[in-house]
Amino acid sequence: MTKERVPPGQGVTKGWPLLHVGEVPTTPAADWRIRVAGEVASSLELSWSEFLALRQTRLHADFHCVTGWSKLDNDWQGVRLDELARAAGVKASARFVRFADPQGYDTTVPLALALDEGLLAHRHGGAELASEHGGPLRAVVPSLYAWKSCKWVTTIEFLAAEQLGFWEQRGYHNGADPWREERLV
Ligand SMILES: Nc1nc2c(c(=O)[nH]1)N[C@H]1C(S)=C(S)[C@@H](COP(=O)(O)O)O[C@H]1N2
Ligand SMILES: [Mo]
Repeated sequence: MTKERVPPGQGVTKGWPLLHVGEVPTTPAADWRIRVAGEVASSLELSWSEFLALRQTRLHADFHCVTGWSKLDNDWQGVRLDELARAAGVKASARFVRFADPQGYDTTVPLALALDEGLLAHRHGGAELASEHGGPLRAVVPSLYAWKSCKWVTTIEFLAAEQLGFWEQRGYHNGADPWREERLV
């Protein structure tokens, strides 16, 4: 049997709803800093131009919010997490990666999955990613519910042990697999 296109309990949206806690940051991209830390040989602090100099790729993927909407066929552009992991020299001890914004929102993702598909995206649909959708830079982990796709990423931390993020501490299921409806615990 072929897999359905849309996970159970989800409905397709034509627009792009906004969902976040906190304020949309006003920091211009040119002043954005990306810190890569934790279980790495050498921590990095990248300026925006250093980040843009890394290899850029595209990711075509659907996006599923746990509140019930799915936005299909997103065309993201940015830097793969595995590129940053290589640049920082991720250690064998790393098992998870934590993405955080400057306001205290964070979420963790199993490292193998994040290395396989995770993107730090700064473009969507051929245009600069709008600040309300996470611009200048957001994580995208399309096979998990969208709360795992942290907007306004400034910190990428490789972890040996799992940590619960903002929503996971408030009852969301840490697995976040939309095909298994891992919504709440
Ligand atoms: N920094 C940050 N990232 C976040 C959130 C947030 O509150 N803060 N909300 C998450 C949730 S619950 C969803 S559904 C998606 C929504 O992304 P969108 O607003 O671009 O649709 O962002 C995720 N990333
Ligand atoms: Mo969400």
